[in-house]
Amino acid sequence: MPVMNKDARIYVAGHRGMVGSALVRRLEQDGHTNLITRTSRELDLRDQAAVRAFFQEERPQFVFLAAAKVGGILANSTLPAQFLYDNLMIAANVIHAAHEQGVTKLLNLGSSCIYPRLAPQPLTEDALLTGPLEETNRAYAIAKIAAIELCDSYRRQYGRDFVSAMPTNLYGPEDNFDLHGSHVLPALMRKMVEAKERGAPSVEIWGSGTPLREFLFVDDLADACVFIMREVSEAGPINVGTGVDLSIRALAELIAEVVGFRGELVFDAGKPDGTPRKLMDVSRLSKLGWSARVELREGIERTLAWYERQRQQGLVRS
Ligand code: GFB
Repeated sequence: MPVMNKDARIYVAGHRGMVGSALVRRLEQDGHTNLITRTSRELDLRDQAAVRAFFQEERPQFVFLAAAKVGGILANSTLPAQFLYDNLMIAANVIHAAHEQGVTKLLNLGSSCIYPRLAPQPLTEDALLTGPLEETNRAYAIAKIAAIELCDSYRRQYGRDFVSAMPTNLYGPEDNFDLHGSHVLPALMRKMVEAKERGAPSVEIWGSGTPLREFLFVDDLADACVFIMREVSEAGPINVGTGVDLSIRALAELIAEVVGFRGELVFDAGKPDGTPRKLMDVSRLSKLGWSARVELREGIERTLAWYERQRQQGLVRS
């Protein structure tokens, strides 16, 4: 297994995002001194020539591919071309450049939505490509499946040490709290904080409240990524999750409790539910020696504390 020394040149692609910033925090805590980052303005990862020139100049030894166009159910279903094109281009350019440049190891990040909509639960890694995908995020899922296939193909054809981690739904500091683009957890947190402040009697929850989702705190994901980078070298997706899920209604009730919102929860059946359930089978990674640590309530409390600080500093976009 290649050793990621403290002075190894490590490129974190997507370091401004929730996952990338958690990775940077984690790697800095571990004493890594040679982190390479670029904002999307400095380097457009959809531009093949720019990505190739960047890899030639910086010669990273380890790459965490956490850059992606991401969003919640609404953004995924209304912007499919962008989710497909951006994510295909980012993956193809970064993975190919990593190959050309002889990168020691690359970790590709995907998502649990790569699995078929009605795959048996909990989702095992071998459910990949066994059935039709969920409609609301098919474009994104196909880009993420292509990225896994790229990693596995470069492993098979060229012996590259490229691995793929598939996290469940994530949340935490640096999440997107914009209500049109965000995922459910930050959306409900924001709605409830604002409703409490205004003294509003209710908040609106999309869909029926019955879909089941699993939530992983982003610092746990960063920990898993570092573990996989150090310890795992295998083809195929590796699930990263908690192995525990809950309904959107139960999630809303828990957030309300943590926020201190006592109003009514109103469900809007006109909004999509998405996939009914996507609970990860995490036994592959737990057998390898990693499991999640942060409980959902604690993670929500830590996310709320971060969000409140952002609000106080006037950093929340409306
Ligand atoms: O988090 P979310 O947008 O993504 O929605 P998915 C999860 C569930 O929460 C859905 C419901 O059933 C939503 O209808 N929900 C309730 C809400 N209220 C809200 C709200 O105010 N905002 C949002 N966003 N949802 C995404 C995929 O699926 O998850 C991506 O589209 C990716 O591809 C990501 O995999 C992790 O879990 O449905």
